[in-house]
Amino acid sequence: MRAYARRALALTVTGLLTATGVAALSGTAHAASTLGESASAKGRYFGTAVAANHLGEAPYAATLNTEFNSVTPENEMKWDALEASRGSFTYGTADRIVSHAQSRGMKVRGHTLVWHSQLPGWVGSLGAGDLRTAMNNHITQVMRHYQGKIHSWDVVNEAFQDGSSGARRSSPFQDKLGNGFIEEAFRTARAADPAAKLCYNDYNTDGVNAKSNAVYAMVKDFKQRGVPIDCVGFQSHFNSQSPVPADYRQNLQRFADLGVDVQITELDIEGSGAAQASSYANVVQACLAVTRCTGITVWGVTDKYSWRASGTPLLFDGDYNKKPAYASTLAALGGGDGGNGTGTCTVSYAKQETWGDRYNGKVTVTAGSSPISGWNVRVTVASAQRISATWNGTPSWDSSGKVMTMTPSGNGSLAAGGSTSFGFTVMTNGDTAPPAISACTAS
Ligand code: 9MR
Repeated sequence: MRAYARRALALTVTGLLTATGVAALSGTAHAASTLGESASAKGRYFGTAVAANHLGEAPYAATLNTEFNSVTPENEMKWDALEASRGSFTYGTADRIVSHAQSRGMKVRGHTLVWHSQLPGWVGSLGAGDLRTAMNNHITQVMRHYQGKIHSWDVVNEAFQDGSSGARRSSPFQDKLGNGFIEEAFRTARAADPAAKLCYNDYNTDGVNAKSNAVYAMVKDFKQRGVPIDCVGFQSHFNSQSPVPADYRQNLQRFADLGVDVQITELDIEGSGAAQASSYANVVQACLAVTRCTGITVWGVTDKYSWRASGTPLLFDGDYNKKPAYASTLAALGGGDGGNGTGTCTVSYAKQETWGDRYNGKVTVTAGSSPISGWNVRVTVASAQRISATWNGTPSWDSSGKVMTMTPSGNGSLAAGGSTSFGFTVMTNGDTAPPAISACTAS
């Protein structure tokens, strides 16, 4: 983590990057703040879902370690992962995530104890009495194993139906134990680890609707009758069919007013550019506006490993470049350039066509969370090389002819999160090295 931070700092100071394929640099002068640090300054955590099998990938771990201060195992704490056969518990993979987090001071969300999905077949074939015993044993064993290491547990996940019925979803638990299984699971969980926050977690409950009304009625009833519940998780998987609801903040607030914490537990928003950036900012602002909204977890580090990878719903692209949504999220958390309103931009470089004697390069300039009115980027080529053509920009040159400063052609305004690209041809003269691209300077 420290090595990565030092490297990022060095790049910012020198302002020069030897481009290897695709790279991104921030033009902001105070790049110290991260999602986790910024959220922490607001009394919240900022987490991500993590898959144990990616922890060995250096940029994955570096991004995780630098930016996030809470993790949720994406699949490793589900019933099928922990108790695939009855009474035989396998904690190794989940433990790797927990120790990775603990050794770096990150919190851990537990996900999830009782859920109809990723449930081994043996559970569904039990009779009611046995199922009750197995459910309570699973909760007790798993929570005791992780006692003191998990800040919040999703005790019951997705127990309500979609649509207007407000009914409970059919599952082995619902069908054999009836509505009371949820209450029983929470009571068992409180006894197993009295210090962990106990959450009910669901999707399509992010705005005020029939499903969230049904969850609301259950939580209200639990609070009135003293059934132990501490928090409600709002998964917040958004896309064009299911955008961030206009009454998102209001919905979080009405749950908080029942006397529970609220958490955004699986946030991802399909899209790109400014539209995605602005939706992420809306979600962060809604959480910050609700005192009892204690943290936000995004459902993955990088688009390439998202469960909805084709919808590019996360904050880092497949090469771990920060997306416009990263900048808007950081800004909404009060970090980065959000504190002073100064516009910033980032650049990324990609090699294009190549021929025997030359190649084309493309630089994409993306505004941060504020609009900018202009920008400049320096492109430096190796001493044998020469830039023979450029497009979509206005170049100027230093005396060596190797350093090109590119500024916009015409109006250089970019909206928050907006981007533009320029291109150039490099005559290699035998040296095929990629160019060095500076940080982007916004004006
Ligand atoms: O992201 C998880 C994916 O890797 C699994 O294949 C999938 C299996 O059900 O579960 C995904 O995570 C889900 C989470 O556990 C509960 N809410 C919905 C999430 C996305 O499907």
